[in-house]
Amino acid sequence: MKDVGIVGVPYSGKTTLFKALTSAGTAGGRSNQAVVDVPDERLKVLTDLEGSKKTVHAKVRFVDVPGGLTAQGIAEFRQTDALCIVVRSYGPDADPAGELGTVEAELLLADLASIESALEKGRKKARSSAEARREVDILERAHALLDSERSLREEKWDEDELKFLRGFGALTLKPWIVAANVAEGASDEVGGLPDGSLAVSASLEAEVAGMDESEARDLLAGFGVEEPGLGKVIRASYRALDLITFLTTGEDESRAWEVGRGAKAPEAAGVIHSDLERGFIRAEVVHYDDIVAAGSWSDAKAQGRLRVEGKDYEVKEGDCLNIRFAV
Ligand SMILES: Nc1nc2c(ncn2[C@@H]2O[C@H](COP(=O)(O)OP(=O)(O)OP(=O)(O)O)[C@@H](O)[C@H]2O)c(=O)[nH]1
Ligand SMILES: [Mg+2]
Repeated sequence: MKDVGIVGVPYSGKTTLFKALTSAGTAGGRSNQAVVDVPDERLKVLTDLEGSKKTVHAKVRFVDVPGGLTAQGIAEFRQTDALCIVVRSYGPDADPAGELGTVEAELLLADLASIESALEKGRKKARSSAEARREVDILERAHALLDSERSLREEKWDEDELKFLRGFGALTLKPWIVAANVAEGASDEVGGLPDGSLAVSASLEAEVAGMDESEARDLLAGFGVEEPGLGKVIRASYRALDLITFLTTGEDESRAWEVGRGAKAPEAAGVIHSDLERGFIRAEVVHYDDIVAAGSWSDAKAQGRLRVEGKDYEVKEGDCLNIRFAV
């Protein structure tokens, strides 16, 4: 499960969006966190076709911190996997591009401050430790980047360097998406924001959050909104995190799982259970579309649409997997 931090300048609509995405009342306190199902219409189809007793969605956790990028907020956001930057795009004085710039500058400064203090400590240790010297090298490169107002994401790091910087909770290393909080009924086009930014009306979405699904869709459609914000935000987050969804289905349950794009079958098996990765023998694979076309997993198999794949197979979006393993 991935954690997505909702960041933005004060009053940009973070908490409103958080409530809309999670249908959760805000408990107040230091931060709001809620785990929600990743919407996936394929699961209902599989559940019906296979007669599954349970339907289990992939999950994502959203984190909202009152006041945004306060010291508390920065500490919380360091733990997340991705950031959703909310910029206010409604009202006569809206300046979404300016707000985005402000947030980016704050994220840069937060990283700069933490890297400077780590450098100070690291340089002392570096006199006696080779490990610390390597870390200081990484920190110095990171510092130079941030100092020229570039985020850490813009540099090519090798796996070890990435691991170190991630462990550090570097904010500008995290993938991020931009959500423009637009007025009800506004178009999806918001000027001045990067490609791939999405538009949501946080207040409208929060209004429909408690309604049942078809009622909510009708009301949103009345404002020209075709898809609820949750789906949009999660899809954009998956894209930013480079995740794909694979599925498992059967009598017990139909279920969605997430894995990094490019993952091989054993790694995907390991998402389900570490035993399945350790004892991986082969994967039986039927693509979701083939199950739907055939009418069920076993019909797809009967029609020769089931493939047997080995440990080098790269799992594709929408693959349904049955892992054969022995431990
Ligand atoms: N008209 C309108 N008002 C909104 C919208 N989104 C938020 N607001 C209002 O703007 C104010 C601030 O919204 P919040 O969601 O609390 O903003 P926030 O980003 O969480 O603010 P902080 O936690 O204080 O940083 C509230 O009064 C909301 O009702 C919107 O889409 N349309
Ligand atoms: Mg708030």
